[in-house]
Amino acid sequence: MTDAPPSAPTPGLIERYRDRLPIAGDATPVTLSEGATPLVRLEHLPEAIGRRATVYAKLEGQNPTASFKDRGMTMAITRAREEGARAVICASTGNTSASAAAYAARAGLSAFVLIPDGKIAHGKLAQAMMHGAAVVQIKGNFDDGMRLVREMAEETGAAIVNSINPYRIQGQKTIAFEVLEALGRCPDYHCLPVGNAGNITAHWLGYCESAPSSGNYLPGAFSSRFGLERYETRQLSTRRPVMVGYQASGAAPFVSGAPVAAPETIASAIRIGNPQSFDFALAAARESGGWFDAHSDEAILEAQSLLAEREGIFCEPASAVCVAGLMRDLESGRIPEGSTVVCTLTGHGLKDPDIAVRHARGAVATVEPEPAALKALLLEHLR
Ligand code: AN7
Repeated sequence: MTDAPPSAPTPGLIERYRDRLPIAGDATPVTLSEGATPLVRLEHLPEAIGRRATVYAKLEGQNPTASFKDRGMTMAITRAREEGARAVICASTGNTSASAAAYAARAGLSAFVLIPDGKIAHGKLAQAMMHGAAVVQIKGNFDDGMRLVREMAEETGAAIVNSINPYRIQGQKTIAFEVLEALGRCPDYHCLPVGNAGNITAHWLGYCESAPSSGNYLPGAFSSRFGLERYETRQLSTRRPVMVGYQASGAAPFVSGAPVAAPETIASAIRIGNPQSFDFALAAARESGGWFDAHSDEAILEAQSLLAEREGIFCEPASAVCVAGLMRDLESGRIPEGSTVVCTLTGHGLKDPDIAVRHARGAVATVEPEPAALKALLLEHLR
């Protein structure tokens, strides 16, 4: 036995996929046992619109800080510590800051997080504060924060842990491996929300690496841009899914084809107008035969409620946009009946309790502490 600190009893991503990640053989992962999230079959939603399809939700809200960001953060923080960084920095609509703060705390690093003034969900703010990050509100939006991060990283020597850090994308690609392992086959469609576009890039990278014989663009382009090794070693599939990215109507640069100067949506996680991984995400959609589409805040909230009420799954508004999208595209036939579809539900609903309490259809009643009044009220709610 060596003197190395013991690994987590439940292995994290790095340990499970070390052979497919750019990580030194002797590097000790900074991990909270992220990944290995549930893939749950949706039993009611396709039928609710009269369509037959096999739809699964990948519950990324069940990661340690309750969003998919932990997949990338275990890699980015492990790498930052290996490189001797004392601090990490990110701009964030909330989830990246929560994850960076938690993993930095575990690694003994300082975390600097820049958030848009008053525009992040309370659960995420609570996380960043609890984990001891330096939390700074910028009088501007995410895109303003992103600009400042690049400058401040240079000034302070802090490592950037936004998804322009290629190790973030590398960690996040493991979601594709897990989907292929769990299904034992490749889904026909993979639907997900798109904001800064790191995650769709990561999904596609993971799928391409798992079907290495098909002349893929992204692994080569990615590895040459960042000087990283190419990992097309495991033939988990002979096919790749069609990638479909959904945005909020008020923050939909992939639909308009150009940056949005003043993005606005109730789904604060994806209130992003100038995505950093624009080219890679376009390539993912084009190469897979996929598309981008946008949905209104009303449709997003409706999908969030439907999932919660009919499936028992509570995701945050940004995540729900892909279910709104899936439902419309199934209904129109753009996603054909009989398809197998995976939706990535990127973050947990508890991240944003204010939205939930404000928009949930169920109201909270108040009664006198007497059985008669209470009974009448309860019986009204029998399904
Ligand atoms: C729940 O935390 O950008 O397209 O700074 O939190 O990879 O950006 C969050 C993004 C989807 C979009 N769903 O993913 C941040 C941040 C949730 C998110 C996205 C985010 P990308």
